[in-house]
Amino acid sequence: MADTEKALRGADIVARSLERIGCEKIFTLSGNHIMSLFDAALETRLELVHVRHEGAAVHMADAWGRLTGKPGIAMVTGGPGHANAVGALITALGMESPMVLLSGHAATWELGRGGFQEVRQAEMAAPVTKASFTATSAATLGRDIGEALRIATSGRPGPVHLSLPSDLLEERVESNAIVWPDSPSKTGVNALMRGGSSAPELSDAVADATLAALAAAARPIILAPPQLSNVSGRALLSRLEAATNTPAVIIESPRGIADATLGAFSDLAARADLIVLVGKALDFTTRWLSGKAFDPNVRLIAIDPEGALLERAAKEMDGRLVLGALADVRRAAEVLITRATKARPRDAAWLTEARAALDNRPAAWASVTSQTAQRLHPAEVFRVLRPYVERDHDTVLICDGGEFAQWGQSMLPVRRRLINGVGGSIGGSLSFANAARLAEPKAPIFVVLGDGTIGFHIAEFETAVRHNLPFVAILGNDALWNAESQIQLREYGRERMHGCTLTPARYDLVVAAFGGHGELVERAADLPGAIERALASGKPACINIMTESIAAPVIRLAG
Ligand SMILES: Cc1ncc(C[n+]2csc(CCOP(=O)(O)OP(=O)(O)O)c2C)c(N)n1
Ligand SMILES: [Mg+2]
Repeated sequence: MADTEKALRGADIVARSLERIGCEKIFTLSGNHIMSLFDAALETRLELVHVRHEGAAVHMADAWGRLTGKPGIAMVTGGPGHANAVGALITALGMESPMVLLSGHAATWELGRGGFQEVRQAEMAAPVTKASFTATSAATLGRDIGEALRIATSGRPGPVHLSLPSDLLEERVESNAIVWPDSPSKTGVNALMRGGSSAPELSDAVADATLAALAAAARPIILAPPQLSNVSGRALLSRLEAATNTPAVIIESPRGIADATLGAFSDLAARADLIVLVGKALDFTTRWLSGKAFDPNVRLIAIDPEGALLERAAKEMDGRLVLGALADVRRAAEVLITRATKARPRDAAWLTEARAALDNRPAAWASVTSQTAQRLHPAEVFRVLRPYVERDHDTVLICDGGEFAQWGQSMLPVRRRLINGVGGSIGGSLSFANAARLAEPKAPIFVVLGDGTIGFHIAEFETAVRHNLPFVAILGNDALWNAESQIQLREYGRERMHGCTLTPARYDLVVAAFGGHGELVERAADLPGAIERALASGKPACINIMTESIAAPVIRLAG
């Protein structure tokens, strides 16, 4: 049996490869195809955090990637488990989050013969990942893991999918035949790739040309991508803003330039004569710099790790792209900062004006109250919550989609925030909170979400209780899918609103039944006490707040 002892199962190669690369946790849900991996994890320091829906595992890996900068790992079973996971990848892709989805897969000998849960998984995940591929041999599983993690973190970060056929995971490989992750790869994996791999340095000449264009412009704006929406990214962007005296803004919301987090930014953008994209895609969030929202003569400079996005910018701008450069985003920002210190700074007047617009919040928000008995206006909720959020410099604020959460996003200033992002999907926030608590054992964590949204992954409160992951969910319960209801009201009229109502359900009692802490709030005066008790409970908590159905805030400059 000496040979068998020396030989490792494919599953052991996968687990040890993840450990070698520095992964600590795997967000997972069990299934036939991956039980060998659960078994293999016992021989490593890898911790399995198991959840109640495969989408939640992906959302956790996504949040882990965004918060720690290290790729999050989700592991699910094949076929339906994989299919459940795929939808959540859209959020990770939109937020440029480094993560890897490992999916169990029908055995290679079953393929094409109607194998158990046989599905063309790599093809299924390809449109919503940077790269998507299936392992083809047990000996090279380690190299595949290494490649998946490398692709997820290089260029524009993003999710990568790797399917692992169950027979390869069971197969034993002699130790001298194993190709570990750090082994040089001659051929690379046969994966569909996008997003750019390691992008080049921004040259001094291009940096200087960009800075000269910024200096010559009257009202320039720098737009930055979601990948910079963490603490280090925001710090980098602040330095770039200060070095160039040019407003530098991350566009990470599906509301794009109209995101109320950005105050009256859309009024500012309308007056810009030069936009510099530092890794920000020219997409729907920027409205392609066309239409009523922009000056028809606005010019563009695009710096991006992806050639395809530079080509898109050239096509969209039709002659108004003055410069395009292929470069790594963070290093490009650093080069611009270094070169800017050698250039003559712009006058600060435009930046001062821009910052005032970004900080603009309507004065009425300070006093608006509910017009409905036993319901709170969203602004009342967030006026009360704000001091709790601001009490700790390290607070993590998590905002889901929907109208209520938009109020939270815009009224709660924080350094550390996770939002649903440009993918525009609702439902990820409870899983984000669980991952945030694992990454941050001490920081206060608040989640803001609506009553429709909480239904997607409410069982993640059970995950939170089981893994002892306390956080406070601020639930705006208006018994309505309000965001969609607002569209009906606007587009089709009050008499044609249908298919969007919910019941004012007692989600607080559901959470309590899972072993968490629940509070029901119907009056603003009761909210501080509920928040205090939720925090003091030390449990995953849900404050079910009955709210008015108010449209998301839109902020415009007066006049
Ligand atoms: C996965 C997914 N399904 C559906 C939608 C469409 N959608 C966006 S917001 C929203 C309503 C959210 O309702 P709720 O959570 O109650 O928040 P509210 O708008 O009522 O404050 C819906 C259905 C979406 N963005 N993502
Ligand atoms: Mg609602």
